[in-house]
This record gives sequence, structure tokens and C-alpha cells, in this order.
Amino acid sequence: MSFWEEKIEVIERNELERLQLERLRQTISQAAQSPFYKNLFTGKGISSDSIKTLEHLQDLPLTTKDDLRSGRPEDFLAVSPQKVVRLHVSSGTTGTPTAVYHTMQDLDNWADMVARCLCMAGVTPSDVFQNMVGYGLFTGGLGLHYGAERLGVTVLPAGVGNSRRQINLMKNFGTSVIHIIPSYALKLIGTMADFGVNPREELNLRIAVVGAEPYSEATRRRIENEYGLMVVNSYGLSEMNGPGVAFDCPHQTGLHLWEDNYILEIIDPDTLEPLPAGQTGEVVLTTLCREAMPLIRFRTRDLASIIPGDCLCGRTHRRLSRLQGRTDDMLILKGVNIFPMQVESVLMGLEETGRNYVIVVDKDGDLDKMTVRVEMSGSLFSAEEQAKDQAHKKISQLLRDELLISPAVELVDPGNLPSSEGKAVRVIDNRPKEAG
Ligand code: DLL
Repeated sequence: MSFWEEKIEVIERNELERLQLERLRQTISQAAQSPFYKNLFTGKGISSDSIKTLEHLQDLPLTTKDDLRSGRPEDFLAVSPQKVVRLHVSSGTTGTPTAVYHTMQDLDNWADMVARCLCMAGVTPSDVFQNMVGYGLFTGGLGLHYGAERLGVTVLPAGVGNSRRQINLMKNFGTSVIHIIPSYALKLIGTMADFGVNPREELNLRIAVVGAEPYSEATRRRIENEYGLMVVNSYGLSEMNGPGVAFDCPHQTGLHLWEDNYILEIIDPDTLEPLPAGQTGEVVLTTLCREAMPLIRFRTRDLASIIPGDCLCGRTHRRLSRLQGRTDDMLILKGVNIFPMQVESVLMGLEETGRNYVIVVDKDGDLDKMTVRVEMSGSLFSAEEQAKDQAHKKISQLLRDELLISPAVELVDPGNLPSSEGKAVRVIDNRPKEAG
């Protein structure tokens, strides 16, 4: 088992908490340099002196995405603009995009965090790392790029899309590690099959770093089996730099969140009360090492729990469960709460289904109607009608058992659902806004 910074990765909990407190106090002073926090802290009488223990963090107000969007982006800037060397803008899938500023020191620290993640996953300088995600404002490309270089890995900055070229790169340069988002990983397997490439036999792949959108354990297993490699889950968000916040170790029992860089809280999204380990709630993060744009108690809207107990790898930084979706992903149909991830975990665990699906929600008179459109697997597609009827029945039944409502199921020919090279759109909600 390799460590990037062993001392800090296996640090005793009480020492880690001492470090967190020290850094939190520095962060409060640093944040007070920004117009937003200066105003907030002055109004509430908050200063670094009011933080005597880590528990005092909970007395501080939460910061929301709406706060980031409501004023001018530079209201969150805690250094002079001359010190800023990079500006990332979040994907804005759920509203106005938000800006995140970085100084040279922030970028340096971010690269270190990502190198730490990759090293933990077992990536070494002998690997060839094909970075198959977007290199623009999206933080996935540049984030992993500089982290992998920091580790000394050979980086192929392939960027997103152009599947044929991606496969050729893998073949020609013996790519051993890929960075890919889950929906594209599923799609690319189909393209490999179309080109007659068997990744298990013809490629040298051993690790896939997979993140940026929610995916189920069933999808992880599918990617692992079809490519013949180990998938490590990677979680992050632009507001917290991007990737490099939390990552699987090879035990794959949860994502170690780097608590020397972030303070992790899980809260009930309705009551805002803290939740104990094991209970699912909203992930709230405080940056501890950010210079340009410290964020205090940032509500991510992502749902997860803290996994109780120690990890076999020896790292003391607590583990996050697989992300279960976002608070704003939840669909309410006929009074039942449904997460798209529940649908995915049913569909991707079956051999009758292909690699793409979409959930469509409509209004049928006064009633909500949910349709799950899923591609058939190649073998089901070429099977008799009777086999298709049976598969249809089976999928409908399994979805009913999981969701407690009965969605309509449509089996679609392989390759006939829209796909994107970026984050997948899994839900199309056609209901009028006020009813949704
Ligand atoms: O997606 C950063 C990233 C890039 C993470 C590459 C991992 C790999 P944003 O575009 O700001 O940043 O989107 C962040 O994506 O709040 C989650 O809702 C979701 N997300 C990210 N990673 C995971 C994951 C990047 N492993 C938002 N599982 C986050 C589930 C994830 N959801």
C-alpha cells in the first residue's frame, strides 16, 4: 500500500482535530478578507477568537449555492485580484454558474491532494494515464492532469469524446489508468464492441478513476467486469476545487475524505441538525487550506453518510459512502420519494439491459406518470419476442419492488437513446414547474 504523505494520511484522530482547529481559525481570518464573509461575520460578531473548539463550527452560518450566486462572484474573493491565477466556473446544471478563484498556492495544494488520491488508489509513475474528461472550465480535466503529473505519471491529455481515437490511444500507448465519467465509460464499452476491440484481452487497463456524476454499485461492477479493471470512485465539486476531495482506496469500502483539507459534516437537509455516522444526509464542507476563496460550512446538496469504523488501509480520514444523489434530484411521484440512483441500481444489475437509460416524468391528467426507457442488451435485442416480453415483465417487477410505484417500462433498441459526452441527463421532467 503506497502513501503520498504517510504522516498526514495515518495521523492520529486527536492530532488531526488539533490541526483542523488551527486551520479553521486561520480560515476564519482569511475568509474575513472577502466582502461576503466580512459582512456576515461583522453582523454576527464572529472572529477566529470565537472558535475555541471544533464544535464551535456548528454555531457558524451555512453557506449555500444561492449565496454564491446572489451577489457578485468577487464578493467571495479573499485575496487581491493580482494573486488570482485561475478561475473555474461550475457546470451550472442546476442554475446560474458560480465562479471559483485560485491562487498559485491553491493550485499547488490541489495538485498534491489529487496526487495523494491517485497514489492511494495504486497509481504509480510507471502508469500511463489517459485523462478522458473535459479540459475546460470543468475541473475534472485540469484537476486530474496536474495531480497525475505531480505523482510522476505519464499523462495523455486526451480530453472528452472521439471514442475511436481514445481506443487507439489506449492501444498505441499501453494506457493503464483512465479517468472517465461513468455514463461515458458505459457508452465506450459499446463503441469498443462495435470496433471489435475486447478491452480485457487487447488493452493494458488496470484502474479507472470514475466520478463527477452519481453511479450505483451495479454500474461500478459492470465497468469493472467489462473492461477488466478496478474502478475507484472519485468525488469532488468545483466549489471545493473539484476532484481530490474524497477517493476510494483499493478496499473500495467508502471514499476517504481528506480531513486535513476539509471539515466534513453530514446534516439533515430539512432540520439542519447534525447526523451521526451511518445516517444519510447532506454533505457540508468547510475548506481548511484555501487562500483565494475559503468557504465555510458549504451545503453541497449531495447526499451521503459517514461510514463508521476504521478502514483496513490504515488511513484515519473518515470515509464517505457512495454518493446517493443530490437533494434536488429527488423526484416526488404520487407522494413517493424517488432517487434516479434507485432506478440505475436495478437496471445496471441486469444482463437483459444495455448501458443507457432515461427516466421521463409527465403529467397524465392530474396524475404523475413515470416512464423508464432502457436500452436492451445486444443478446436480448437479437432474441425472440417472448424473451423480450419476459425481460419487460422482470424489469417492471423489479422497479416496482424498489420504487413502490409502477413506472411504465420501454425497452429501446441498443444505441437509440440520446447520450452526451459530458455528464448524463438521466431525468426529463416534463411536468409544469409549479406542479413539480
Ligand atoms: O464534477 C468535479 C469532479 C470531476 C469530481 C471529476 C470527480 C471527478 P462539478 O462539475 O462542480 O465538479 O460537479 C460537482 O457532481 O456536487 C456531485 O453532485 C457530483 N459528483 C461529483 N463526483 C461524484 C461522485 C465535478 N463520485 C457535483 N459520485 C457534485 C456522485 C458526484 N456524484
